[in-house]
Amino acid sequence: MAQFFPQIGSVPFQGPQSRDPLAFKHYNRDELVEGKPMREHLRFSIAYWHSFCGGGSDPFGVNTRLMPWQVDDPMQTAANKVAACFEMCQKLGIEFYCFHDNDVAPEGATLAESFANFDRIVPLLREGQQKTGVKLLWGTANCFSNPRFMHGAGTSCNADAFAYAAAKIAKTMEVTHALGGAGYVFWGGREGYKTLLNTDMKRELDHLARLLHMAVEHKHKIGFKGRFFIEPKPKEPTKHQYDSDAAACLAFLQKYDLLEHFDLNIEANHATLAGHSFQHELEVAAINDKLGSVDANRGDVLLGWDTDQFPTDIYDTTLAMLTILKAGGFKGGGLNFDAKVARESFEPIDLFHAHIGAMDSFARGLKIAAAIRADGSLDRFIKQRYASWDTGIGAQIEAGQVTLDQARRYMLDKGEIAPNQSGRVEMLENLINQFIS
Ligand code: XLS
Ligand code: CA
Ligand code: CA
Repeated sequence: MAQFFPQIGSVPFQGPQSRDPLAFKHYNRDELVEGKPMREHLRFSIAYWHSFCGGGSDPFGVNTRLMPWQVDDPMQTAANKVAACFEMCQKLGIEFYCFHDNDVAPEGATLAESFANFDRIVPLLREGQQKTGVKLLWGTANCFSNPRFMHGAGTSCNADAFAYAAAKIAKTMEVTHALGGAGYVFWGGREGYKTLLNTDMKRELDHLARLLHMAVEHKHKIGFKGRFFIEPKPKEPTKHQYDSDAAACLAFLQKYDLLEHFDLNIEANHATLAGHSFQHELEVAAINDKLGSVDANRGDVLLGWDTDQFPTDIYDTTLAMLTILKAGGFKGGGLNFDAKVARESFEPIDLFHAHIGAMDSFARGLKIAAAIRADGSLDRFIKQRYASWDTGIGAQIEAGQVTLDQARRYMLDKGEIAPNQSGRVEMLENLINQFIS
């Protein structure tokens, strides 16, 4: 098999003292944390589109990346990308990958040709999985890049665009099933609007729900047992996207009687675009028992768009892992590096530096979060903060035994509330920093 990263061997774990840029300092795959190997906690995944497809172009310039798998013949390129993906997964010790249909095989002149291209590459993916043990975390259909989806897919004003998207979703779900994928993602790339002047919002949302119901029916029909994940994002490419954040997705799913069929795929950069922290979105998913999977990346505080940078912020990964550990892990998903190397990091080796740093950042976050949990003071503080709910009027209100009238009588008798206690924000921030250092 052709080697696309010949100068790079298997990336070893060397520990925090190592100065080798091509070694892990913290990710030690079999090391037990809370009784479970790191690799099982973290379930790292490579994103096919950023690692093997995107060439580094931006609105001001063309591609910069050297991608030795790219040749003149698009089908040969597609085959090369398969080899590059499994080579990279193996060398990094990454056990999962994710793709859109169009990442894997080029679109043909017709839908039938596109499907035929896809079908020619799927056996190569299966072979790669069998040889390496790498598994498919999730698949998804790209229903946003082609101009036919300019008005959206499930929410398009054009019923044919809806039908085209439905066809792509059916096919990609079948391929995901055939490859043993753990999940299937729905990201509503253009499911939103540019202006309400031309938009029937209610009709669009009804159509989106219909598409998801059709997907659920198809899932049962083909016997796909993986999880369905909805990925929230508030904007970009459209000005407003319906799946704007975790809470909006959950409300939508509930309204349209879809809740039981879907979990959430939380992306860090989408959380910040929505004006939330990464941990906030994880927490909303977790408390609703919907923490399906994570797209691990980061935005840039100085930029207002989806920069999809590799995660390097230990504070962020620590807080994220606190919520993920509390939730008991992912519901079928993992940590997918939906992240791209900087435009100026154009050499193949940069993909390794990027993934090593990201994996180490999450491994550190995992270890720090586990240490914070083992210490227990944070949990004890929160429990104690709500102690007034454990007895007396608090316990009675929680049990639904108090009317507004009874609360009025209670407070009139008492006169004033019990003294408040400090929230100790800075003390708790100091506590987290103590574990990070
Ligand atoms: C784009 C999204 C996309 C989804 C999969 O912003 O992150 O890559 O993860 O379609
Ligand atoms: Ca994503
Ligand atoms: Ca993104």
